[in-house]
Amino acid sequence: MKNKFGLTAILAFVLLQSACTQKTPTDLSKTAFIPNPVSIEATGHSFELNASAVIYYEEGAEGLQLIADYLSSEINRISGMSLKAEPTAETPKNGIYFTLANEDQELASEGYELTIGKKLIAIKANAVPGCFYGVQTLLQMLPAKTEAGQALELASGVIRDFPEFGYRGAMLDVSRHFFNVEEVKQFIDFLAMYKMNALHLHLSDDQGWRIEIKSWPKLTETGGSTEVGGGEGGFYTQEQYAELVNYAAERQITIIPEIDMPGHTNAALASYAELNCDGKATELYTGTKVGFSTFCTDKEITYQFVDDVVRELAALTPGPYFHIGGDESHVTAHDDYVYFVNRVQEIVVKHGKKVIGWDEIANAELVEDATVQFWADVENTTMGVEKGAKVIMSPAARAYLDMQYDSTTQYGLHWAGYIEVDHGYTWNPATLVPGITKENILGIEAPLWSETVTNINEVEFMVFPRLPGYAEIGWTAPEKRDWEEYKTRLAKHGPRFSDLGINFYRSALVPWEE
Ligand code: TNX
Repeated sequence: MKNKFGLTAILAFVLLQSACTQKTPTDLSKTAFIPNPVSIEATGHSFELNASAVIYYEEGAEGLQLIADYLSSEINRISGMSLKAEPTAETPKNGIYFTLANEDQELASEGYELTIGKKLIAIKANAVPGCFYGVQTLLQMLPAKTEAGQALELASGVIRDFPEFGYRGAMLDVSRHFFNVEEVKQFIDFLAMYKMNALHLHLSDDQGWRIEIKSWPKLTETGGSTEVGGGEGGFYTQEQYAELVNYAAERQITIIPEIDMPGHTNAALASYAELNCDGKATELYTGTKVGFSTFCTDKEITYQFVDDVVRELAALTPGPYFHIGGDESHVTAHDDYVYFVNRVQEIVVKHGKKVIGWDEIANAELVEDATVQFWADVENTTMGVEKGAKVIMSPAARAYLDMQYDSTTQYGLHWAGYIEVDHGYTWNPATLVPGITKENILGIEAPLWSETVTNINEVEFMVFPRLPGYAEIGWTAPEKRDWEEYKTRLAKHGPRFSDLGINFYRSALVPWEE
């Protein structure tokens, strides 16, 4: 009797104990990481994260303070705990510790090693991005949101991890519908959560010009004043654009600005009469047709204009790339198109940036270091590779975030087909197009065109849950990717989406956890 009571008391005590800390499995290999890491070794213990933990970073290692502060603010957002972040000259005995050590070739510039011991969590990388990705992995071990002040348990072990591709991105079309600074920051946070490192902003199109160009002010005054459906549109001042660049950079994300030309230019043509061959400004356009507009390729003012735009925007953009669009120029004669794209590439190079363009630009002579973005045309893309270009893989039928999931999806288009969550996941960039292999490919990008989405809530519905899959395709080697297994990991991210207030598509193909 006495014994039995003793056992009950112990049991009750254990239960009470575990009610005070948030229990996560002590088997690290059971955690549902997306993207799937290179290797996970579980050691069967746990680390308790409570308010007394300190986040240390190696003294003198440039950039680590930012990472430590970011982790501290994320832990604060999740649990209300305020952890101190401070530099240290020696490896601490407990807490969390960031260090840079350039001795592990395999980790390259974006990899990391995360070691969770009973007392110390150590994140080691060759460079700052690796530490940031180690943080994202660590955050996926914690709930997305928890009661204030609650201690958190983390399973112990070692994760070694590095990406398959160096370019892992998404595109947001801010032209067809405008998204404000706060909305773009939310989008950036989504990319950061899944270790993506590039945000391509489609800043101009027929329906709207969204970036202030001081030497051509009517672009935004007139060209920025509306959007699809006739709403009020909007634009980023140069200061706001710089703010977005910084916000992204703090999350190891490079912004790639796109000015789409010579087609998709009605907003500019409506703002400045002189850019039109007949010298007359066009009407603003709020519909969704494509391919009807073109710059006048044989007027010198066109190239003065492009030079000014590229100069101002390149100066605001620390990243190496400038995207010149080049798609669907259906009303530009072929020779005019080639002449224009050749000249514009030289302008981009002159202002210190590398050229990216949609796959059509392969019809021009390509400058050194040009990249073609494959979206539809295999022939163009293959021609680009033959001309020495690298490729970003954005196959519309697999990677377009504006394609509907199925015929019942309330937003989106389906000209390239429906993309259910499995269809978006089950492809390999290195084998999709015969003749285009891993060596040719910079990485992958999932574009979200915004003819049919008008606010961040609708953006979320198209982006989630497909974005984590694209992130995994970019990060994880194909041998470690399998839909049947992936869907069980994705299912565990459902509650995370909910806790973060993300409006996501509850695909019936995923066994969502509550
Ligand atoms: C094609 S993809 C376009 C865009 C549209 C998109 C809609 C590409 C380079 N051009 O102008 O917004 O389809 O899915």
